Amino acid sequence: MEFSGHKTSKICLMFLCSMLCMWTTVESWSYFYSDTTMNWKMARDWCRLNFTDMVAIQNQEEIEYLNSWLPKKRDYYWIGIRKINHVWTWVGTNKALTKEATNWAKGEPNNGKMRSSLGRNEDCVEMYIKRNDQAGKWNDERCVKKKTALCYTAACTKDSCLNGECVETINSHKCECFEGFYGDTCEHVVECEKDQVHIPQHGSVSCTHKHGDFAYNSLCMYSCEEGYQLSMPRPLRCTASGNWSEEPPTCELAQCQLLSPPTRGSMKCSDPLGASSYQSTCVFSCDEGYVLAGSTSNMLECDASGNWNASQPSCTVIQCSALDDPENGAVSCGDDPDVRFNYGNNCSFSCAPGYHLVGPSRVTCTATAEWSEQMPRCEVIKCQHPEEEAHLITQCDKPSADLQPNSTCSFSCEPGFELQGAHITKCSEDGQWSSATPTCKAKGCPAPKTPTSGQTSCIPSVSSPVSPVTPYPLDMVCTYSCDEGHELQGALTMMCAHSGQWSSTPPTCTAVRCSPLEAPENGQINCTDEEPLYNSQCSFMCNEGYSLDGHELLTCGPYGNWTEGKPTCKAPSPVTAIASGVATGGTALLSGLSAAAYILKRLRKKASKFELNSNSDIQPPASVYKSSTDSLI
Ligand SMILES: *[C@@H]1O[C@H](CO)[C@@H](O)[C@H](O)[C@H]1NC(C)=O
Ligand SMILES: *[C@@H]1O[C@H](CO)[C@@H](O)[C@H](O)[C@H]1NC(C)=O
Ligand SMILES: *[C@@H]1O[C@H](CO)[C@@H](O)[C@H](O)[C@H]1NC(C)=O
Ligand SMILES: *[C@@H]1O[C@H](CO)[C@@H](O)[C@H](O)[C@H]1NC(C)=O
Ligand SMILES: *[C@@H]1O[C@H](CO)[C@@H](O)[C@H](O)[C@H]1NC(C)=O
Ligand SMILES: *[C@@H]1O[C@H](CO)[C@@H](O)[C@H](O)[C@H]1NC(C)=O
Ligand SMILES: CC(=O)N[C@H]1CO[C@H](CO)[C@@H](O)[C@@H]1O
Repeated sequence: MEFSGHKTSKICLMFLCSMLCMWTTVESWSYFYSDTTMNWKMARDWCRLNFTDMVAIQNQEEIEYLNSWLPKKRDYYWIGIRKINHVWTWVGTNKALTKEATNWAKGEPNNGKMRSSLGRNEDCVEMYIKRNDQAGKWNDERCVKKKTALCYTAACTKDSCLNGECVETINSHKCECFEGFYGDTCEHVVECEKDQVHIPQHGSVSCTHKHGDFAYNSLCMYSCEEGYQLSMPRPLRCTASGNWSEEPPTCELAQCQLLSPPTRGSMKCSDPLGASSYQSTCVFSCDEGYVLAGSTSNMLECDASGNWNASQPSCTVIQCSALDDPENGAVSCGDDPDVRFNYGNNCSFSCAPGYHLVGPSRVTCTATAEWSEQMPRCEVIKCQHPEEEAHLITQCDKPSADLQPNSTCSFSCEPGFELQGAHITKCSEDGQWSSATPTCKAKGCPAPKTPTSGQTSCIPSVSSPVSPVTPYPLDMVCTYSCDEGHELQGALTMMCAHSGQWSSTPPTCTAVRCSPLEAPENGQINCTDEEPLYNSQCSFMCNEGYSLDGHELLTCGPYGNWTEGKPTCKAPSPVTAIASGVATGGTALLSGLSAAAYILKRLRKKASKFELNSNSDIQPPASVYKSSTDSLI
């Protein structure tokens, strides 16, 4: 059985209401009241079981209607307002009564005039009907009191409105359409322009329809080909106003952030679709001495979502391995500690005093992260042992392997040699000797003077070999001899002594001297030289009337004697036999006799025209004399 709706069915309702006396209906909205009285709770249960609910709708129009239609009763009518937790509440809605909606009678609600502090629990509401005074007004009343139930039946059913809410009105009900719907029963749906849904270039659109093609709440989802992006991400929704929620989007080429070449490097990009866009690739490289850093690859690609597939690399400087000070030395790589071992930087080496660098004095960090040269070492400065020289004796204050600065070496020569150069040398701070190595020169004597009219003959000594430098070495003995007719004055031999001097001064050769001759009696003498020296000749002449006895010409021989005996001048007479006999007897004897006669004569008569040197008075003519005595014996 339905009470839904029509102004008819009085009979039918009469039959149904066993407990009620009256029903009324205004169009679809119907009111009922009970025959009997009951407490508020029972009244509500009765209303809800048999009708929709207890009357709770409040407006003046409704009140007027009820006051006119309902019979005047001794008991008043319960209505659907109750105090819950001290708040007056609409029972159907559980909403608190608003001040505007209240319709209390004068002085109400008074909770039974508040005779005790607890009151009388007047928690339910009754309505005065057909009273002279205060008709339609409310009064608070104890809920256990029995009064007539006042109910209503709603006109709205589940199907009253297709896409909306059914709202009860006094005489009717109406549909309040949901957004996007219209019509009496909200049977129509708002539609949007289908043509406004454009299919974008490089994209597609797909629509879903909840309430009909391109109608309210239809959604059109846009998508783009790979590498393209929607200009607007939201879908198009058909709104209640019949307009699409958005302008249709376009598909735009995915753009990646613009890249810039790294400092100390370069970048090369290729853009098949557009600058810095989907499928663009950029290759990075660094200048010499720099390497890429901060990225996993040197090639970046712009992906379909507009992101580079790796972060942009940077160029960092190449670093060589750190250098340590060499032993006994130091390395200096500049003042800035951050760039000490960087590409292009130079490190220089130095050594402690007494050490010198072996290897390069400077190295540079190259682009291959290696130092340009092998590391040097500091080695103790040493002097090489002085060179060996013939006849040179070198004596150093340290073994040759330990010759360091300030070491000294002294030099001397083997006997017979003399030093040409420094006697001592010192190792200097740079490992060089202060003086060059000297040489030893064989000692010797100057070439001996050859006397006039004489010869020298030198024989090398066995003990000292002949040096090519000096042809007159030590111990050389030179023997002198004189030419024929000369005699030696001084040492016959001399030797080259260690002092480099000859043992004596060279001798002289003096011509031999014959005995001075005098003119014979009655004759004259004529000599070639003033003095009777070797090869002097004297000729004799006799005065007139006298004849020469003997040789006319006498020559001073190599032995200091005249070639012949002195002639005499004699008066013309016969020749004496004795004199000629002697002359033939033997010249040697005669010579010896003449020498003796000479000596005797010398002793007897000192002063003479051809006086000899007083020192050599007795000395006979040297070699000549000697050899002559030998032959005499
Ligand atoms: C929605 O459509 C109405 C006409 O149907 C138009 O007057 C209004 O300007 C539109 N609103 C928007 C936001 O486009
Ligand atoms: C980025 O893309 C390039 C080009 O395809 C490729 O060579 C590179 O390895 C990629 N990098 C990463 C980190 O995937
Ligand atoms: C290192 O030495 C080279 C060659 O002399 C020079 O050109 C360069 O400037 C030096 N580097 C630095 C950092 O001084
Ligand atoms: C050598 O002697 C000088 C002066 O006496 C001194 O200053 C220097 O330190 C010495 N050098 C060495 C290596 O001993
Ligand atoms: C001595 O001899 C030379 C040459 O034989 C002659 O010229 C000279 O006149 C001579 N003198 C005398 C005093 O006879
Ligand atoms: C001169 O003296 C030498 C040696 O004493 C003798 O051999 C020679 O015969 C002498 N000559 C003459 C001419 O007397
Ligand atoms: C007409 C009708 O439905 N009457 C019912 C109203 O509610 C009571 C219970 O409170 C029932 O017993 C009636 O049959």
